[in-house]
Amino acid sequence: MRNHKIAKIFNDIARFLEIDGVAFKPYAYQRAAMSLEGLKEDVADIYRKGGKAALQEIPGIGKGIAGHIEEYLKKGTIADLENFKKRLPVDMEGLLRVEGLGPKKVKVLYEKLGIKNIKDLEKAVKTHKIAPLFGFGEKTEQNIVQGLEFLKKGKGRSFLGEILPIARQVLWQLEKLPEVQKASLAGSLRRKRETIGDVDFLVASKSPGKVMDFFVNLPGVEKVWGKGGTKASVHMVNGFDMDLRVVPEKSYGSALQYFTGSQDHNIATRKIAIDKGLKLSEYGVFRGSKQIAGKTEEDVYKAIGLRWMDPEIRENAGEIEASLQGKLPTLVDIKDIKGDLHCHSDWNGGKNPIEVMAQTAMDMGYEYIGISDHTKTLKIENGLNEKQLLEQIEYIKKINRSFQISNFKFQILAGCEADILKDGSIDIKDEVLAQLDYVIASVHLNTKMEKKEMMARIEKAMRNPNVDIFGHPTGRIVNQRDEYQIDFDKILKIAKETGTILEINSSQRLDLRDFYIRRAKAEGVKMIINTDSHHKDQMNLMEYGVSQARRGWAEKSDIVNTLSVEKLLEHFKV
Ligand code: DGT
Ligand code: CA
Ligand code: CA
Ligand code: ZN
Repeated sequence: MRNHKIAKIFNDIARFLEIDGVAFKPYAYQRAAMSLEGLKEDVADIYRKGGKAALQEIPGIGKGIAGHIEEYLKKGTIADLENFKKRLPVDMEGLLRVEGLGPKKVKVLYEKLGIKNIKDLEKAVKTHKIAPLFGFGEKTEQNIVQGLEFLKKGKGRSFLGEILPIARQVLWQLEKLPEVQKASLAGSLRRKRETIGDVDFLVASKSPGKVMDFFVNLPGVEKVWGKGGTKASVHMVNGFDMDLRVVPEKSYGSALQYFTGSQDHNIATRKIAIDKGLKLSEYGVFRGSKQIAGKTEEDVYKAIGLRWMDPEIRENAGEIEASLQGKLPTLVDIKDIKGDLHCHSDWNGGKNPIEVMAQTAMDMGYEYIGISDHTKTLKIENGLNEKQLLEQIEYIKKINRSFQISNFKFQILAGCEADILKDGSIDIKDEVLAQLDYVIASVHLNTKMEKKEMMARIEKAMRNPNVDIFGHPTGRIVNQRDEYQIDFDKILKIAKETGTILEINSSQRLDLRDFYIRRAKAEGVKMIINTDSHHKDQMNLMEYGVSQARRGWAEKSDIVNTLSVEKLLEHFKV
């Protein structure tokens, strides 16, 4: 599968174009990369069958980019990228992992200090060479120092959202092999942990050798760590490892149970088996030497007296007890979601008009969408002021009327993502907030306050009767940023008292974290799963918010955007 290799090249080209200050073009490459990553078919096959014209049928791929794909398939390289790389021979991807560094800054660092990689960067911050550079300063240097620390802490664990699309493509490829009877993701990826150490695949096959050969020869493979009769491990160009296990069909269920983990869950399930005089292993459930289960996961759990449970909750955090007592939660499902209330339009820093965002929501089968543009304090996002918000309300009303006329059952809600100022007041006048269908309030600036001050700020905002949803409540970003100094118990208490809904943000923030979701559920605090989309394509990030909610044991009734629009509106304060 060449798709993710080419996608990576396009992302690189986009960064170089961004450095050169080319308008719009970087985005076209990013979009093409995203489209390739989500594609089921290998572009090489598409090209073989239909040539350049067929490539142009792929969403997001125009003539120019199709030409680049052709060039890559023929020559194995793209000249544009090679030229860029000559001008700037740095480990761009590695350096960009450091929060606070963008492509333009990387260029300056190379030109002024010869920094090519993370090691060079670490040396430069130690000797304080960065702050004096034009356009950098003490604050940027501090951010880089913190970004580097964060990278070390994360130690090679990758964000779920970067890994899952690539792993799914590999899975589809495996499933297509005639030798493969069954195939699944396993490990932390199947459990949808927010970061992934390595990717695990499990396959049932009668000819493991062929599957192994195919796996270690996948186009994205950079290095083969090991390859045996039924096990292989590889390193990908994208910077992570993948493991494959091949088992006979009669052990597929027990192997899936074992390799899905978590390790703690496995230890606990094994113990339950032992207490029943059984033995549970990756090969099956055994009484003495007789295999009594193993073909399916359901059978395996049943054989040891448990009900099958969703992979997201297999962390030995109460799921086994719940299974024994028949009290497993029915987790919220992506199909339960009826709308997305954190969507930015091109009225502020988003990329698409309100109509296009709404159309995307309809195509996804939603019943409503909420437009929640940034407000005036966020200048970099072109936040809206009171007058513009009032205009937007009227504009949305007009579109909704046209839906009604054509008897269309879809509604756009007029909201905003207002800024919580340092003192906890909202940057938009209350009389305007009151005219919106709903208000999300979020902290974006001055995030490094002491806990007491930060909590006073958050409390004041949550007590505002016009604030319905507290957006990305803890401020953390996976692999990039820690949460603000907060007291989550207090946030729950205020949420309960005021009826403020807590957001589960599906972007790389994945904020709330899973354990916070579980506590919110226990307190009966309602949550909403939103994508925070700045482009229509980001609306399909919903699945990550949903998996996060599932890891937090959330059920449909805990999540307000599983409700019809009428019922949803009842959950807002005024
Ligand atoms: P990761 O890769 O760090 O994100 O986390 P996992 O959970 O994918 O862990 P990994 O890849 O080391 O192993 C995959 C699964 O295999 C793991 O979830 C449970 C099972 N497993 C691996 N090693 C052990 C072990 O030593 N004991 C037990 N009981 N299970 C293990
Ligand atoms: Ca793993
Ligand atoms: Ca592994
Ligand atoms: Zn925000």
